[in-house]
Amino acid sequence: MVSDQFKVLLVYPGLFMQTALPLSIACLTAALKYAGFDVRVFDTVLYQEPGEIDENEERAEHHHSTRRLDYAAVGLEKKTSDLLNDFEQAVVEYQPHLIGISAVESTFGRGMRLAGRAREVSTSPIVVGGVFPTLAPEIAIADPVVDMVCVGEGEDVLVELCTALRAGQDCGKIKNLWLKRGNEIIKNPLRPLRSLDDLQDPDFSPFGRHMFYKPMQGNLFKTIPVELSRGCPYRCSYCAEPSLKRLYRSHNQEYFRKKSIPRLFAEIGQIIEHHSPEFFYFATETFLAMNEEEFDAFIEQYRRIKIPFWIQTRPETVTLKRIQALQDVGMFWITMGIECGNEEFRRTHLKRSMSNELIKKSATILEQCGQGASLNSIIGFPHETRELMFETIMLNKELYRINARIRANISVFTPFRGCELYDESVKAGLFSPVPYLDQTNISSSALRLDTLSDKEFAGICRAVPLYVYLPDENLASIIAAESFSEEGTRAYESLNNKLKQILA
Ligand code: B12
Ligand code: SF4
Repeated sequence: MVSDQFKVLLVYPGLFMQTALPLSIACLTAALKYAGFDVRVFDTVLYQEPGEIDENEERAEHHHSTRRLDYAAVGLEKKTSDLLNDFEQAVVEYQPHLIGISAVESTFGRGMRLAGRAREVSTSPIVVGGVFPTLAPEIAIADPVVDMVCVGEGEDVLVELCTALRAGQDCGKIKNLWLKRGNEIIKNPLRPLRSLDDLQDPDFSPFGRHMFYKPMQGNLFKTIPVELSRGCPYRCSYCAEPSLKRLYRSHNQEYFRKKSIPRLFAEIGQIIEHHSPEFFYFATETFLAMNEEEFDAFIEQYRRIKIPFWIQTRPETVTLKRIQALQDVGMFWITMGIECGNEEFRRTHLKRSMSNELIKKSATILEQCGQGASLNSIIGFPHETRELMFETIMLNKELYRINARIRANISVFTPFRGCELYDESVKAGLFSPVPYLDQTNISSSALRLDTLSDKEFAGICRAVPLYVYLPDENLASIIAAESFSEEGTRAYESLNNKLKQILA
């Protein structure tokens, strides 16, 4: 019976079929429950809103960066009821004392639509947090349905907020919190960051079973994310992470923190005991940034666990010895960012220094180990020409030739707030600011590119996988497939079918 407890409804407005447990909500749940509060989670990933694509299907059918998923095999089913009505019912039934919404830029709009509906049936305060509210708090607080914004990390903020609300005390001085007072907005300063070792283990218990099935190369394993670090030491211009780092540096704090190996394995032990996972998703930007001592300790201890896992790392950190050691203890898949095929553009525009030779060397090492990998690249950067885009395509093609287990994951640049290239896009007149973008970055550009028409760019996008994977003898047909004429579309469909068979 929870009716006399202080109740918090946490909302994850995730995109359709993006079934993956969000660490944000799991960390907040853990902190709240430890402090004695009751928590429920509402997520939106089984609802397909009008016009919303299934990214997983798009990636399997057209991008060929992954395989088609069999949702039915694990009992995952799209909901056909109305999202807003269902949310209203959840609010009415639970009667939360506080509603907390966690959002990135592309999910903020949906979060606000849900908040609007909650407002019709509940007078409880609504607080929003996550990367987007952190990087654009003035936009988040401007929404009429939002009462408070959490800037930065929220574990202690939510606990303090709930404690104050439960006791009927003033919330006006809670650090990290922005809140409305009449026409005024109170903007409290940031609190000190906590060591990751001191936080509670993330709590996944309030999530529906569907959220445990994160897509992984055509598989839907029961997956638990394990946070190894928070933040990132690099400063790529297309990414929001450096802004989080800058935000904290302006308060003399270091956002990038690692979890210690003993703490990590204590957490893994708890997860195995409570959830019996089939797969681990190690959430850290550069897994192999571990020093020798940490790496050896990880391998030593993971040897007795052996549950398959995914990592992300940078190509320059890949060595034969380390990949073999990871495979030996269960590594299933690896993701690396290569981003662009032109070294100079990569270094000067993207602020990511690494040579193509090094990238090829990493692909060769993976080939020697029989290891599959997804390589992330982006096209459609401000000022990027067709020739530059083709350097990216051709680098991916070369890497696929080196290692046929490689899958190219080529996305379209999206100017999310907080990225250095957002400012650059606005300054160059390629993007007219909107409060937030509702779109994700796999199918079309939000920029008015200065080098190509929208149609030309869309043509390149749809032909990318054909260029990467099909043999050169198809070149004339692939060029034709860039066109959206009847003939071009016929060429595209025929080549796309051919590609499906090759990669099956
Ligand atoms: C792991 C990850 C993913 C995973 C898992 C996502 C998931 N289910 O959570 C996957 C691969 C699925 C993913 C997908 C996407 N991601 Co992502 N992802 C990340 C990454 C690397 C780490 C996020 C994380 O777990 N951090 C650890 C947790 C504990 O920190 P946190 O989320 O910041 O939460 C803390 C605070 O923000 C705050 N907080 C958060 N929510 C709330 C709510 C309340 C009420 C309060 C009080 C506080 C609060 O408290 C939390 C605990 O301290 C970030 C980079 C980053 N630094 O955030 C990118 C990042 C968040 N992703 C990003 C993007 C763009 C996406 C996609 C849209 C990509 C796409 N497909 O187009 C999708 C969206 C998926 C969706 N939500 O439906 C961008 C967001 C950019 C922006 N300005 O909004 C980021 C910042 C990376 C980047 N490119 O810059 N992502
Ligand atoms: S793209 Fe990856 S490596 Fe670069 S700053 Fe962002 S998180 Fe760090």
